[in-house]
Amino acid sequence: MEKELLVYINGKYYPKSQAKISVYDHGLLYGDGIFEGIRAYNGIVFKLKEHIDRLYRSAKVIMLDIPLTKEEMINAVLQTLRKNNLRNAYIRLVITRGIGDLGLDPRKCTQPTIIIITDVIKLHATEAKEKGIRALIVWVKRDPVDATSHEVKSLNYLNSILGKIEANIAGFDEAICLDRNGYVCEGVAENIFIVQNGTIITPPTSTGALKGITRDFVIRLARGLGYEVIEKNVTPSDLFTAEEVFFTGTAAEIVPVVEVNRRVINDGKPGSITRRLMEEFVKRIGDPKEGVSIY
Ligand code: PXG
Repeated sequence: MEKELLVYINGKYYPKSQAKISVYDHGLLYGDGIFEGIRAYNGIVFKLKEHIDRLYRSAKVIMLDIPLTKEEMINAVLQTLRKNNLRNAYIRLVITRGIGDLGLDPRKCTQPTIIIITDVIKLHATEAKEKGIRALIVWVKRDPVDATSHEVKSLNYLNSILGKIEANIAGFDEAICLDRNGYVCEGVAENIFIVQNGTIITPPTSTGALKGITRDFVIRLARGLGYEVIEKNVTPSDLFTAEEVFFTGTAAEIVPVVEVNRRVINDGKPGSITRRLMEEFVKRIGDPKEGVSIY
């Protein structure tokens, strides 16, 4: 039998089929917890420190004390990858409030549950990258920043799931979510960018969008290539009439969007700036400077 991947739970390693947590864990009962999705390329964990920083920021906002230092957490991630002999991987780091009782009071949870799953990545469809995808602006609004917004990468993803369901049933590849004011916010697990008059624009995080690590990286990449990049509110009309539209995210990397609510973007093909950024992105992700080495 093929050797099972090992999963880290609270400092111990369990084969995937035995990696289980309590039904009293508040991560399950209330979605009370946080996570990060991270990738390793060719032995380098891309932006690991940035992901760990965001994890600890999310923890601070929800008042969850992680019993490991950032350095210990980084080592636990690297150790899990090494145990599984992985060089190219998808890493899911989950921290829940821990085991409590049937009441949402977090004070009943005395020890957070720390889970590190490392697995082989299913590559995003190359066809989506080459031809671009069709997206639908959905009815479900992003929560504002004074609610459970995606500013905190929490285990509450029902908002995104509802968006995804709407896109699925309408036969579109992905969903685009608006904020309460009707401005474009982000995808369900991706940030969004448009190109307007040659300028690259992305919605500010005040719309409730996650401060994506890929988003930050792409902003720097684009500026390095001489493009102007600004954070500014984007309306649905801006989207429909943009020269280019693309998504960014850990899973998506950079994916061109060629149609929004059946409005064809420009000539319906991935734009030249998007393709340039995709090329540079691929060149940079395995660079040891952009991450932390596993071995
Ligand atoms: N917005 C939201 C709401 C997200 O959940 C992004 C933007 C992009 O952020 P990063 O930091 O990845 O560039 C995300 C990311 C998954 C998965 O398995 C989800 C994310 C990341 C990785 C995997 O669904 N969300």
